[in-house]
Amino acid sequence: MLTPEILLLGGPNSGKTHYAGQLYGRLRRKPGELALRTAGGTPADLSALDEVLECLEDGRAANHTSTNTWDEILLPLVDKQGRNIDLRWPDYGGEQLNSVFDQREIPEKWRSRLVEAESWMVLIRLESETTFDDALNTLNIRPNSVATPSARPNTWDANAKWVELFQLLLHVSGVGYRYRVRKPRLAILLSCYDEINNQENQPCDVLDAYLPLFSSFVKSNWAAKEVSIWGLSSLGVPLNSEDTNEDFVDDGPEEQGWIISPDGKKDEDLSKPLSWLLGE
Ligand SMILES: Nc1nc2c(ncn2[C@@H]2O[C@H](COP(=O)(O)OP(=O)(O)O)[C@@H](O)[C@H]2O)c(=O)[nH]1
Ligand SMILES: [Mg+2]
Repeated sequence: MLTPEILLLGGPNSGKTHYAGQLYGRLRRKPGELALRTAGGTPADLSALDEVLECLEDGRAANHTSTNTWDEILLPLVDKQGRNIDLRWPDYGGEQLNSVFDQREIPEKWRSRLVEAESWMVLIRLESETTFDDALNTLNIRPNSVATPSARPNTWDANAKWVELFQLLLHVSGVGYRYRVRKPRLAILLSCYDEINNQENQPCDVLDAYLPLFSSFVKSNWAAKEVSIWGLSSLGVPLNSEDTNEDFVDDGPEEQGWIISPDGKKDEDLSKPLSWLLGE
């Protein structure tokens, strides 16, 4: 039995809950690299995921996970080689990640989780990340312009935010990066990928275009074999909680959503990034 420790990282509204729900639907009804293990043992309590899936079957989005609801679900999985895997899938409001960043404090539960984690799965919704134009570019366009007080909002540029957050988390994990990082293995999932304009590019190029500083931080600090960047669209389209999407109702949520593999290929098997993280 493998009991891998995966840390799921993603801010509020990055798509964690819908990914978990859609992954669960796939595992149950349309297995790919990974499937749900049904025989033997005590049936796992998957009611939280059932609830998400029920909303999607009605063609509606699920509700926001409040900070304290469900913290961990045990997914009993089996892979193509017949290996049994018990995956503890954490879900949380996502606000916690922001407060780690804002308050520079890591709750005890997170600390032990960070130390034990063999891999990190990070969800980043690029279209919701705030970045600021490079001030040097402005100087090039208008060489004689006079500096005016900037009206920038009081938030971090997402590049700096993610680099800082990664540095914090690596520090608490006890991982140095004088040498390239091999553990934790890292999968970056660019979530809600249907919102992105240049979907035909490879996900690593898309990350590069949106968050160049963070992208180069990852590339220069991780061993190339231990990091991969994916596009993830769990739903394929935007949903809301009032209107009904008929495709979800007629064909089932398991027919919706896709990923883009690191090599740029579209695939409907949403378990692939997970399977890559769990691989040799
Ligand atoms: N367009 C689009 N919207 C999505 C997708 N996945 C989730 N969403 C929406 O993004 C919002 C946040 O998703 P949720 O899974 O609750 O994020 P969480 O806070 O990280 O758990 C919800 O309004 C979802 O309907 C997707 O693949 N595409
Ligand atoms: Mg959630």
